[in-house]
Amino acid sequence: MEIEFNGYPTFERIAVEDLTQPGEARRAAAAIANRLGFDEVTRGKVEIVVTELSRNVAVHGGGGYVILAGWKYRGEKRIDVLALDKGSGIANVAAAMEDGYSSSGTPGTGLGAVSRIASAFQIFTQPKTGTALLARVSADMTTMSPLTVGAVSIPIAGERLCGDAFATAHSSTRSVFMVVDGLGHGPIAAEAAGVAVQTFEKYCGDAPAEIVSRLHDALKATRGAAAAVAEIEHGRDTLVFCGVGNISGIVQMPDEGIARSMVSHNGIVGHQVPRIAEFNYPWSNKSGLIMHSDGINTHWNMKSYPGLLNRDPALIAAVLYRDHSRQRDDATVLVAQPKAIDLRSE
Ligand SMILES: [Mn+2]
Repeated sequence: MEIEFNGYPTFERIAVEDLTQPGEARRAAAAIANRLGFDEVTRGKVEIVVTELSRNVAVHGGGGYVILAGWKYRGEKRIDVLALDKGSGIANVAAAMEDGYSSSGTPGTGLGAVSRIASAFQIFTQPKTGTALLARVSADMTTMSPLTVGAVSIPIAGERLCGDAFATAHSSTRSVFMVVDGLGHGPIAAEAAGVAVQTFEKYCGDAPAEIVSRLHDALKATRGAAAAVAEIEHGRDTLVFCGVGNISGIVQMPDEGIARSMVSHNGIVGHQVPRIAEFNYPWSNKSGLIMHSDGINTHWNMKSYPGLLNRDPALIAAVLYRDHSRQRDDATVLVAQPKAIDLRSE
């Protein structure tokens, strides 16, 4: 079976408290666009989107931050621009989308313009909780996989390297997901996570338990990690999960209150793994897969976010990160949903 590994996504988080910082966010976005090999026109689009969304965070959100996620899969490249604040929320989204509601005062910009430039544009806003915006800029519009996948993976404050990582792989028949959390944080944790991603790349065609056992072998020379692998066979009603250590895996149902936590065994991949076992969980094309490291607390409930499950997985990951990251650790959230079903029409 031909299975294709999904690159090494790049993440940047840029704090935006006032109007001096959108420039920094724009430069970071241009750097990611260059690294991905975007042409000049597409890079220009990314820069406009990032500038406008970070201004929006500063002016209307009362400060917050922008997360940039650069993805590469086969020929497809995309940058997800996520703007997050914990402000008072946008009371009238339709009015905010109208041209003229620009935070920069420059004609031709504003959220309306951003929505026209972006290949995907979504807002999730709640009074007093804040606003999360996603604008995706793609170099082309092909499909990345049979599932839509979004993620946020951000190091603890003060570290450049993230000790968490994730990877995905897809074939025509199956998708495989891994989240890994190298023990501790900083470069040594990042090294363990990096070895895990390389190992996943090599063995992602195998079953989850086999992948985890390969990880265990490969991570012996590292500090060790928590890791979990989930496998979805397209069109089948079972998800297979295998985890060791503190990675949360959840099957989320379209009913916001119903989420099923999957079982991981205790242990440290690379050092001490008493048991590697696969567990099967019911899966449907209306379910969502959420995996996260322990940099995200487990107290979240989709009931607090009516309508969020109908949004893009990148926006779901970003909102969980904004509201539930522990701050004292690297934090990673990976969300995958079947593409075929549009939950909005349910
Ligand atoms: Mn951790």
